[in-house]
Amino acid sequence: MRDNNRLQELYEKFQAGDRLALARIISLVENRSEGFETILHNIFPSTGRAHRVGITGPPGAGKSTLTSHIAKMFRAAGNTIGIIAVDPTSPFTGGAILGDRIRMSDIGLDSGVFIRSMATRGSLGGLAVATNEVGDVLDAFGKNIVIMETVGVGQSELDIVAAAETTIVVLVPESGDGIQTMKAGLMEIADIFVINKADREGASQLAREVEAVLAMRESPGGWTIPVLLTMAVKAEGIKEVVEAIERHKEHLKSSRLLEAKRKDRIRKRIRDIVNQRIESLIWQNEDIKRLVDEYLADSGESPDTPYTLADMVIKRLGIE
Ligand SMILES: Nc1nc2c(ncn2[C@@H]2O[C@H](COP(=O)(O)OP(=O)(O)OP(=O)(O)O)[C@@H](O)[C@H]2O)c(=O)[nH]1
Ligand SMILES: [Mg+2]
Repeated sequence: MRDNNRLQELYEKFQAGDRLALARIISLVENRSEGFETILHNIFPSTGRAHRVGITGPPGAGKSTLTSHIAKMFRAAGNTIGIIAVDPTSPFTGGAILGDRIRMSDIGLDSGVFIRSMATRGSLGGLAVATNEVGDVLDAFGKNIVIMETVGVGQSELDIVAAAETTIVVLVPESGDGIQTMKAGLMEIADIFVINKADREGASQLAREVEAVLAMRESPGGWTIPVLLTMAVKAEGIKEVVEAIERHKEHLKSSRLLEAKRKDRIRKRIRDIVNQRIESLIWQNEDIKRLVDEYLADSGESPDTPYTLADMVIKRLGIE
């Protein structure tokens, strides 16, 4: 009961725009602490207003540098921003931030910008769920742009940004063979390509390669994927990226794809919640634990195998 009161109090502070309450609710969700689902349930009706932007690409491509400049420009246009940096190898907060302390501390001090780093804990699949839920929290708090930065190396990390409405794939000349990157699944999720480190040799060549690959594919839903060159450290080319995000948002709206994307995300969310609940229902069930223990204690006489055991477990659940 006392816990319920505490949650209620926290929720009320959150509703009133308290940043500390926002930070605490994000921790609650990230750590799957008791009551996190109640909070997510309560805030859900206030979600769906933020535009979610995913930024991914190889380690060190300049994603955070780019993110901070994009955030700054959106902020200057009167937006409020939430940033989630998932498991960054070069950290967003503390120490040498983005290789540009002054600029980033500007952003960090601005009360209209909220930055949060999330570490990879447990399974990456779980991280994708938690990241999107933290996106909901920022959305419900009233941030109208939510940027999610993740290193694009594995499918699960790609899942994180794929849940965004606009996904930006950042490539750099030194990431080597451009076509190689295409194979890693980045091609499929990009709404906008950014070739960063335009000061380095091979940047325009890479842009041409990406454009050539894109030209061979049909543009999804009538959207022409732009390939933009930036020099994030010098804040060059940022305006074009922000404009492309705005254009993509308008495109999604006018083609009704925005609605479809949101529905897809909710459908996936329901599945994820059910999967998580079923998993804990099964493995915390005493009957099922005993069933498995008994099978393992058997000295090899039993005709059962892990497959027949799985059948039995499912039967116990009574959903088949
Ligand atoms: N030469 C050059 N360096 C850049 C540019 N943009 C970013 N960098 C540098 O690249 C390094 C990595 O930048 P970050 O913004 O931390 O890159 P990131 O992609 O967020 O890195 P991780 O989150 O660790 O994967 C930093 O030293 C930046 O200063 C650019 O346009 N040109
Ligand atoms: Mg980073």
